[in-house]
Amino acid sequence: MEISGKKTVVVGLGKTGISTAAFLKKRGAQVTVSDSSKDKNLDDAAKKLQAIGVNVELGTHGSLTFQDADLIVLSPGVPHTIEPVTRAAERGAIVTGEIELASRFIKEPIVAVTGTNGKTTTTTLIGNMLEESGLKVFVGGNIGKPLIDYIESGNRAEVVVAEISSFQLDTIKTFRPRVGVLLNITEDHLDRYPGFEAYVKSKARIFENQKGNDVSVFNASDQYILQISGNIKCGKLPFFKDSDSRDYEEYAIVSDDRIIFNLNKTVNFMNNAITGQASDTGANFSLSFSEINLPGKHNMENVAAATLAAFAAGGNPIGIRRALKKFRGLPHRIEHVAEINEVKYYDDSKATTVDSVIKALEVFGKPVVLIMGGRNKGVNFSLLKDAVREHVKKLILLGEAKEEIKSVLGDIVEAVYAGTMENAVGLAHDSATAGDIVLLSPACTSFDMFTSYAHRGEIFCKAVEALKRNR
Ligand code: UMA
Repeated sequence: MEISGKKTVVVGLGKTGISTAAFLKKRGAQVTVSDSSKDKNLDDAAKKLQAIGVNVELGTHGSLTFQDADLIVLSPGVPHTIEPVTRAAERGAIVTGEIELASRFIKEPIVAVTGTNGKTTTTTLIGNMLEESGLKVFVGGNIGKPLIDYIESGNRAEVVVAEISSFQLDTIKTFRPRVGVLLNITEDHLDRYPGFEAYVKSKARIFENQKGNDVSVFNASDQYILQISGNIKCGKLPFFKDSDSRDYEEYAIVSDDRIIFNLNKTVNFMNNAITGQASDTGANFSLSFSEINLPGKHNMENVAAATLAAFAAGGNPIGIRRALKKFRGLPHRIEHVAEINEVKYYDDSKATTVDSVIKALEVFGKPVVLIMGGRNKGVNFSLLKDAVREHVKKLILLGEAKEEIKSVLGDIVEAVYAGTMENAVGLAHDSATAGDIVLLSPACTSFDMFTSYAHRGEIFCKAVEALKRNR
């Protein structure tokens, strides 16, 4: 892609926009960053970019800015359907995203991970497994580090592992991961897509440009993924539940107490393709759940996917096992925070979808006082009815969606409102008795009350710790 001398507009001044603007400027483009917000928090980044000769427009996407742009690079949070962008595209401007742009400059093989839930855990695990197998790895993407940072980092990796969101897939064209991973598809981001079908199509794009000896790792027990898997044009490495055994040559089965891998052809099929060297095939490899320090069957699926992808990218059984032994999970994902009066408190602030809340509830065979709510991103709370009936003792509701959640679930279980997270934790404490679980698993985004899910989780943890100190 020719960049030097091109008139470029980067839309959005978040992490992606900052890195992309600097990248384009360094390659000799004329760069303007346009952000519809005027938030004071953008001022520092704006000043830094202006200092290197980037124009910055805040508070609007002015039509003049886009008028004669050759190349427009969208941040993931910016829908590709906004008016100045569609108008520029009609006029012939190239509209792309940072993942597509970065991938044009990355020579190393990319392992790309998408799915509604479990992306960050799986991406992190793959990175760790490859590192423990002796490979040099860069881990980035939706995980919080723009992929384009890799190009500028100066550190050459042997494998690039990228978490990729559906928003990022929406702007790809040639992006071709050597290993593509699709974990699961459940309702999410329906405030951004016209419907669930459009969201499924977006996720399926992870495999769109794969061919030949590229590898697709996918969940063949997921009905939506199974439907699209027929269109995959490269090698298939599915994982599935025991009961769903299907006719694949190589696969992983997630049974009731272990993950069994059948990878007889791996050495020819994949390792040579990625690293140029044969490694142990892992043909008879299996992992007992007791070796995996993560809660819930959903995490066993994440481990199955990560292991398949790691084998495909040149990992070996010793490295894979070593990484699993060390991995204790990521913050804000069913994370144990404290025990107070025999009640265990868990932070699952990352759970912004209905499906992830169901998965969290299934982990505990005990009554749960569930703290939920925030900003609804288009999810259907009625999908929680069965799980709430089965596992939840009381609902403590927070944020913009609290009335909506109460109207859907309030008939099943007692539901009360809390004004703040501290208030929610106090109410949960008053409702829980010895042996119960208090779980923050919101099924909503945090942006109505917090800056991020991590911020929400931290405030929850602080409130729990304060409670513990004061008892
Ligand atoms: N903006 C506009 N015009 C618009 C909409 C937004 O100018 O029409 C501006 C906002 O005012 C804001 C900027 O765009 O200043 C933010 O852009 P962004 O939301 O793309 O934020 P980044 O900081 O670049 O973060 C993005 C991803 N964010 C989203 O997808 C929403 C980060 O994923 C990712 O880590 C980062 O790029 C690096 O790749 C976060 C996320 O929530 C963690 N992802 C979603 C998820 O995981 O569910 C998809």
